[in-house]
Amino acid sequence: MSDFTGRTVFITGATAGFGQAAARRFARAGAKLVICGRRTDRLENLKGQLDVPVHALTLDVRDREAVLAAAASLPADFAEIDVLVNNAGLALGLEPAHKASLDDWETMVDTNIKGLMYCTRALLPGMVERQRGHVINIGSVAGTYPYPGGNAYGGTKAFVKQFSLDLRADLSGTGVRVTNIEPGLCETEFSMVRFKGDAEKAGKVYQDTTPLSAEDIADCIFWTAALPAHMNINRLEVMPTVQAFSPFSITRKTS
Ligand code: NDP
Ligand code: 8X3
Repeated sequence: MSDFTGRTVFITGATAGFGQAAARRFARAGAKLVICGRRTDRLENLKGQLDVPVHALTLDVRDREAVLAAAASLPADFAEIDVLVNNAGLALGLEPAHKASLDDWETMVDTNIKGLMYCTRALLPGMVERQRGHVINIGSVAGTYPYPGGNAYGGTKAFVKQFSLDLRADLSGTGVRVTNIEPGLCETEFSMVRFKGDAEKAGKVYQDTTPLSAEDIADCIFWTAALPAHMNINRLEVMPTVQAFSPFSITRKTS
């Protein structure tokens, strides 16, 4: 099913990275789009570039009342959401847990966990009523594999993984699909955000590698959505070929 004409896709975090690339990918397939983010200028700019009906929604997913109100007052043409891409999210900092900022931890929890819950809870009833729909969450390899400095970010993505599986359990028999896409290293604005605008630190993350691109992940998102309605991809873990696993760290008496 690669023609999305007449179907509506709601994408959070569409002002950059995966969300923006996903908006372009679904637009190429003819979908109507609801694009969300905090940066209105970017939303309007993207809307101007897309050749499909677009509802641009300035929205901070951390604002529970705003999310619920926005979902309840979508223009009639955009009110029946077929696909929700819960993509808005961020990592902040790479400090070890005993030095990390509690404010950063709270921002990640509020965005990656609570924001994703608000959007899901706001749009699910319509999907269940229509007996069709697809919630596509953007998790991370960080939700499965720990790494130094991943701490709260990894915790938020582990929540997304388990929440996705539990949604599957609740939605059994409704026709509504749930997928967790779990990307590894991918060059977007992610590291600029994580390192709070330090371009040198952000650049080093991708230096001398071939990371995934936002378009690679947009293709994964689109692929899971375009599969026939009887197929549900539960989890899709994707790394660039240059990324793999390290051995366990062992502290030795001599070190
Ligand atoms: P980007 O920083 O490029 O994009 C993040 C998007 O999230 C932006 O559109 C931003 O919009 C939006 N966003 C952030 N906070 C909020 C908020 N409070 N309300 C609404 N929108 C918000 O990063 P990516 O595209 O890489 O990240 C997208 C998702 O993918 C995130 O959940 C991230 O954790 C995950 N991920 C990223 C990986 C990577 O290596 N890049 C790997 C694995 C997962 P705005 O600032 O305008 O609000
Ligand atoms: C982003 C991937 O490995 O930088 O979710 O945490 S990683």
